[in-house]
Amino acid sequence: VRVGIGLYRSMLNENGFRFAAQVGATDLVVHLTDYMRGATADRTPFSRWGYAANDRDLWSVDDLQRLVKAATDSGLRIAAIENLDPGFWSDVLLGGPARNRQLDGLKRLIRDVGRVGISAIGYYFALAGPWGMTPSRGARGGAESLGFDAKAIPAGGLPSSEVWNMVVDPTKTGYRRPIDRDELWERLDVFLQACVPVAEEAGVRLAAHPDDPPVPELRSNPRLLYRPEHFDDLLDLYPSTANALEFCQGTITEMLPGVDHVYQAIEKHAQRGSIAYVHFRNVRGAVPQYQEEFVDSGDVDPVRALRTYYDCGYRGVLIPDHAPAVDCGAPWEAGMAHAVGFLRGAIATLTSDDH
Ligand SMILES: [Mn+2]
Repeated sequence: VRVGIGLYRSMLNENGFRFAAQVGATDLVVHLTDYMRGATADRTPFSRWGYAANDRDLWSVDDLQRLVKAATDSGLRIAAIENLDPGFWSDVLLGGPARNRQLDGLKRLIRDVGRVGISAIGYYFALAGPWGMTPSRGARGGAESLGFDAKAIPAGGLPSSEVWNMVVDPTKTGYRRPIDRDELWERLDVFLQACVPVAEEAGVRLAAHPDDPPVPELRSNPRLLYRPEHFDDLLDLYPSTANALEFCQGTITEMLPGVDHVYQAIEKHAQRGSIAYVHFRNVRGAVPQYQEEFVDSGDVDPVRALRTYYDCGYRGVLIPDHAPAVDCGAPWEAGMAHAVGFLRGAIATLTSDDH
């Protein structure tokens, strides 16, 4: 099992790589989407992000190659690209007129990602992406982390200008027509039927992130992956190693009260080989109300979870995903260093016999 770290676009530089290597991460999961591009200063976190890129501006093979080289020079491996820019596939999500052109673009991107040796693309098939969480000082010791309270989220639909909470067309006014869940499943099916065979050939796994927050509906639109069994529905749409999961243990914890479903899901998907990579984070509570916690502080026993991945044959990458911010000069870095250190220590005890 390898421990990696997720780096945002602004961190994809020598400083970011050095930080990752020094805390002991061997792998990177990179965000190439600039979520905050052009965002207004008064935006509240997770309510509205910035402007999406144009679908004719896909990440180029040269850019990808440069990134892989820079990471390799720092002794790191890029395990995955996380999230597609909403502008690249807005009409794939919406079933709009540019869908086929955008699918062709995604196929080209998948081939290029395979060509530079990156073996997974994490994606999140949703109209409203991550939305409705609020930062508060609810984690251990009063540390700031994201929380969710279904009662506290504002009502209202998804603005027609937005997809995945980023602006794709600023000229549009009003709200998107709500659709039913079957229609969204069909759109996911179109995406998978078009892209999984290409991914298979390119040696890239398409890794689906569950809906975070895992609720049946958000911003008046349905969501697809908000219960553990929905992973099976997704995998059944196109059985292939290239149709895989971005296994967000935190989101899975949030899906249902208790923790049994978390260990069960780890066991099932680790055995089945359907996990492309893991978001290993901890949470207190579940929908309708939860708070993200330090990796060693939430409802899930992290050592039992790690042992389950390991014993069930998972040998891929785990990243902390989010971590509470630690009050100090570098809150994000301290939170990540704590999570990576904890994971490496716990894994060392599991694997010391045979490694
Ligand atoms: Mn996640």
